[in-house]
Amino acid sequence: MSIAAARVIVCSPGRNFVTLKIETSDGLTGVGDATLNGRELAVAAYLNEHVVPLLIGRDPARIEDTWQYLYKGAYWRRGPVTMTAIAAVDTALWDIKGKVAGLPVYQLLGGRSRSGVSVYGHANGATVDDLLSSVASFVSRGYRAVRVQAAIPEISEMYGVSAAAIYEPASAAIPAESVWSTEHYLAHLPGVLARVRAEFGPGLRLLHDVHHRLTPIEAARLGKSLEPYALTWLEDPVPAELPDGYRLIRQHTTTPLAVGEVFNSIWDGERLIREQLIDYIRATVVHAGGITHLRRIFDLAALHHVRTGSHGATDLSPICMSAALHLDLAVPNFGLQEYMPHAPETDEVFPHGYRYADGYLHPSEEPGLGVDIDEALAAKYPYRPASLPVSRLADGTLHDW
Ligand code: GCO
Ligand code: MG
Repeated sequence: MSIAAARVIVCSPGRNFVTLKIETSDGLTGVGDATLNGRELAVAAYLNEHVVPLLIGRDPARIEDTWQYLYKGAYWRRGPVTMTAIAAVDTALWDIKGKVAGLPVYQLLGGRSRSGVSVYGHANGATVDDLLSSVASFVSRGYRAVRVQAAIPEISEMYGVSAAAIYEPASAAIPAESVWSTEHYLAHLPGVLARVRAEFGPGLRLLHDVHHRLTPIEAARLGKSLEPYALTWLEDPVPAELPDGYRLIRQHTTTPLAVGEVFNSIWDGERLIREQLIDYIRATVVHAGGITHLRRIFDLAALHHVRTGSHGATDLSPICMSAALHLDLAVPNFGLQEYMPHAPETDEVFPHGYRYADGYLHPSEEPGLGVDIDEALAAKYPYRPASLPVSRLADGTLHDW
């Protein structure tokens, strides 16, 4: 059996997605997510121009060799565009291998290590009372872990806070701009977490995403001030290019740290993991080289008491979510999976067999990943440019969004 064709499908059912579909000479197909939010066409071009021609005629069973061929063979290693393209090929080949074996992919990864994949949902609110109702609605639907994002009265646009049912930060073609204030954020947030913890008691796992906006010493202060509210994790307190920043945070607080949604290879998080500077690794299938490479990251993490906490925002397609769930079910050091349900149009374009029940996601039991793309329907939702926002300080200085 050989790879007979590979197609890159760009569509926008509710938001933009890039998908790779591989077909074999035996008529089997496999799908991989290749979506890089705000930079979609760069990955589509990388795949179309530089990867698809190399796939034709290859043996689809040789997943590891194909991964090495695309990684080492490009000479230019790593980077989000390259690694997202490799991830799409890798994911599609695992899907095909599962179909050939007649087994769901988690069985090929060693089988089930747990009965379901614990997920967290996103609660937010324009006021603390709204936030408490939002958390309550997740609890009533069975969630045992909830991310809490609060509006800050002095900040007009706040990351993670939106009245829309489905939060989508990538909206305008030219990035929207908002003004950020670390001072107001640090002053307001501990009181919010205090109210949420008081209302819901110690049993509910609470998380918060700083979205890369603090310096290490500011993050250390925040981590300390949140200790009484026992967060499961504080996410991306500081951009992670400099691991030493995390050492400084660690010296001051026992609040657990989660990092890595923008990582694209094991080398981005190697020191953070090896020196136990973080508690959860947030890398995910689509942006970190596919199932093959993410498994390698998770295995390294397992050696260093770091658990998994894969990114699962709406810009990761149901194909990525399906692949993530197979890996989550199998690895020994699974922690928590982010789950933001997609728009109904997205779910229609990507028919999938995973299901939510009582705080857990369960992957499909079908052979392969249990997900596909309806290409005819996808064609009805053409790509439209959409960028992530940017953030500035009051004096106009560009800040991390
Ligand atoms: C999260 C993330 C997202 C990102 C988005 C960028 O924790 O879910 O921070 O909200 O902002 O995925 O594309
Ligand atoms: Mg995040």
